[in-house]
Amino acid sequence: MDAIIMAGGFGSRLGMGEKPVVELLGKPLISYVIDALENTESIGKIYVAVSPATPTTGSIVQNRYDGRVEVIDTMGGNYVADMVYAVKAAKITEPVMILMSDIPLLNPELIEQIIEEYNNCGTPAMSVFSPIYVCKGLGIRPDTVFNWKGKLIVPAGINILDGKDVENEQPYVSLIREDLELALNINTVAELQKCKEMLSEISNESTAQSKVSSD
Ligand SMILES: Nc1nc2c(ncn2[C@@H]2O[C@H](COP(=O)(O)OP(=O)(O)OP(=O)(O)O)[C@@H](O)[C@H]2O)c(=O)[nH]1
Ligand SMILES: [Mg+2]
Repeated sequence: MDAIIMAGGFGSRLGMGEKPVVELLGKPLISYVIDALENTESIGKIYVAVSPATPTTGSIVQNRYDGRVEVIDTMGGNYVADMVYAVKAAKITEPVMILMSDIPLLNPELIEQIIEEYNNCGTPAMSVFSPIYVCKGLGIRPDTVFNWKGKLIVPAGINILDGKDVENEQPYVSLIREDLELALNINTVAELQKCKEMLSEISNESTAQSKVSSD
């Protein structure tokens, strides 16, 4: 399955310039998503949809991934129109994963599990959500919330849809996942800070573990 990362927004809530290339522990945000996708067996080609609002994102991705990731120039200003344009420009006529650039804790295991859920769902499209209590547990107050069968859920920024029918609204299923990694979208400075803390904790834990195993 190919993947398209949407990366042409204004980043206005974060207010640090082009959000996809804002650095998190020395690495651009979008690189966390690209690296996770590159390490996922079931993912084929990776595309990044930039816009006139994100020129640096395009050049950084091109330099860093040396032709392995294709940059698509969209018009900007309309997320859905840009997504349709990108799927067509990439000539994808099969199911395609559309992701946000701001989910840095995403990892290959989660991506594989999401693809497996899609393959078993029997519906053309699937959207991934986090229950609101997972976001609240992280101290995040999401500004987009849906009501699903009486539960409040928040879009995780990962969708799969059928590329050959991208211009039409497709029936979709909601995949609700409790993983913290999917609940942490970076929209604000507070979320960026929270993510820094979580990544530092993970790296401290693994340092402690390797110390224990070498002792
Ligand atoms: N190509 C393209 N990408 C978009 C567009 N709008 C948002 N995106 C990307 O989609 C992802 C999720 O969007 P948001 O989290 O709202 O990011 P944003 O629009 O840059 O930030 P805000 O201005 O704070 O809403 C980000 O990776 C954006 O770069 C668009 O109109 N065109
Ligand atoms: Mg936006």
